[in-house]
Amino acid sequence: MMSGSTNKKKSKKSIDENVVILHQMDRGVFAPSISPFPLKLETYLRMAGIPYQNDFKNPMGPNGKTPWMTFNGKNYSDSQLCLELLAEKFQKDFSGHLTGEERAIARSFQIMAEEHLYWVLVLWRWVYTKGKTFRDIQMNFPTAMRYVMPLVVRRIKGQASAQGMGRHSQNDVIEMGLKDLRAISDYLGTKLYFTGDKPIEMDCAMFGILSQLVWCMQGSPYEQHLKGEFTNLKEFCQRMKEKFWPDWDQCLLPMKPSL
Ligand SMILES: N[C@@H](CCC(=O)N[C@@H](CS)C(=O)NCC(=O)O)C(=O)O
Repeated sequence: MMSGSTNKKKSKKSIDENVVILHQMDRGVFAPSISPFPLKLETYLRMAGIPYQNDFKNPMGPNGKTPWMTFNGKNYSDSQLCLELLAEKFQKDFSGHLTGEERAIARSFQIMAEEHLYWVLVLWRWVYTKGKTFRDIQMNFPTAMRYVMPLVVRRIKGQASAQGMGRHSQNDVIEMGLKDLRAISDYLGTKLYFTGDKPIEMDCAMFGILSQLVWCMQGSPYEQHLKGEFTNLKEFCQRMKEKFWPDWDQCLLPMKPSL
């Protein structure tokens, strides 16, 4: 099991035992998170019925990423490691009915979405559109951010280059994203969830990524595809939203009047 670091200062003082503090960025305007990984973990907490509280003030965890969680006085990073720790602690297993082969395929698709397709989305949001769409989807955009935006863009460009995806031409990257989405759409097919009639852990991860495309990337090269070829992916997101986020609208930040 993953070991956590002892929490020195960041968690709230009077939190009950076995209640997760989910640290993440502020809500978005069109989705509860503009980042796939916090949305994945929060959806999982809801699916598993694990009690949690959000903390939007300290979004970046000990490893410099969001989300992270504090649980029984210890800090843990990485949405997947958090999910697995909680699954063990609360004895939740939504995939137990699957064969080894089905679990292997589900894991492969999740990794493709989170480690490959994710970078296509990152490049589109931060590099190709230079972070301009960020203002529309996250209205609590600090004014100071306007000044540091070029630095943020440069840093993310560096990350995408280190990962490798950022070294390809924009056309090639968009094409790679299209191929990922086609594979994901074919895998989902006419099923309700990715492995059948019941949502499992990986559906939370797929929802985290795909919801960015559906709700937080207006004007992306994939917008038309989601209305046509990939309509099943949009419907999947809608299904997950209805099942686990009945309070979706109440979670959203109000839109700011245009300046
Ligand atoms: N594998 C991590 C990925 C988390 C991640 O990459 N979060 C991004 C936001 S989507 C982040 O914090 N980026 C900030 C940075 O890298 O500086 C997880 O599942 O939690």
